[in-house]
Amino acid sequence: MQHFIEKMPKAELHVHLEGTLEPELSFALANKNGVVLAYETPEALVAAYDFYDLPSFLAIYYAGMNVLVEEDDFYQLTYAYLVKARSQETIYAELFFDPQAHTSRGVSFDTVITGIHQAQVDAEKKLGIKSQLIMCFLREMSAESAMQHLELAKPYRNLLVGVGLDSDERDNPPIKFYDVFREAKAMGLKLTMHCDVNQQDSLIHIKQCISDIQVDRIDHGINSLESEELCELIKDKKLGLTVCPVSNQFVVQSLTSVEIHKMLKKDMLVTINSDDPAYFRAYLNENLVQLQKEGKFSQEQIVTLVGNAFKVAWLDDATQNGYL
Ligand code: ES4
Ligand code: ZN
Repeated sequence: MQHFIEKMPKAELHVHLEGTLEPELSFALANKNGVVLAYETPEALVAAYDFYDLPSFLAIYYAGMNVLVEEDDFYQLTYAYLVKARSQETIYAELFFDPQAHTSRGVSFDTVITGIHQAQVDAEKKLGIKSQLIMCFLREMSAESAMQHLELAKPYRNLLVGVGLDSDERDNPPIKFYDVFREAKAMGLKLTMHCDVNQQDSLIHIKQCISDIQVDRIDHGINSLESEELCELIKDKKLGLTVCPVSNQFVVQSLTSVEIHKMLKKDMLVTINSDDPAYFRAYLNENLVQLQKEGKFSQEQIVTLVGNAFKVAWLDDATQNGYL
């Protein structure tokens, strides 16, 4: 089964580029940029990865970004992820990035997006992995800041496929960003939002995503299973759910295999993803292998999970049909 999973052509729809920063690259960039890290070696850095919920993870994730300063740093980060993904037979990826986590440190929007984009172009040409970019807003920051970043993105509109919402969910509901997401939709961008597992007001947030924001996908969305109404809405609207088992293991101490079985049984378009693979020490294959082991999923079910990702990917029909 592991071999079968590793050899399958796959798509990844939920991966934060900043969450693909491997400790070795972190040290190389820190040296180059004169940034002091709190640990002596990459091994010591990994040993200090101590997360048990979303806020404890996010603190380490944001601290890690300080080494990303120059355009080439964002290029290296992105290219290294695409090399790794392609080595796992991931042939298509949609990549999140968090511009506010960089502009707030004095790194320009242009630096971030140009570095990322150039790596996407080179990786497609040299490695044969296609990718598209999703700009995320940090939900604990203001709606005004999100709108300013959407404005900053306008000259780069064609480098983006969609916008998302991530980071700390507590007291930051989807409707806080209603105007921002209306404007993004008017720009022709696809919409998605995180509804992380077991967060405060999970069901209210999922309902707002669907009915108020009118998202095209939901990131995570595990708690929708608690509401028949939400499950029906998700099915009716054919919304993909981008679930991240190993990430869930850290946040709620469960790979959520029971929930993924339930979603498959309901014919919901659930997909498997890695979220922050460098921090959670698991790329897409490791997520699928660990999930399959725990939940004893059949080959057919694995094919459905992987196939769902191609089905709900934000691709034009011709490209999508080529994959399916
Ligand atoms: C994230 Cl696991 C998770 N949840 C919310 N926002 C995030 N950004 C990066 N990883
Ligand atoms: Zn995420």
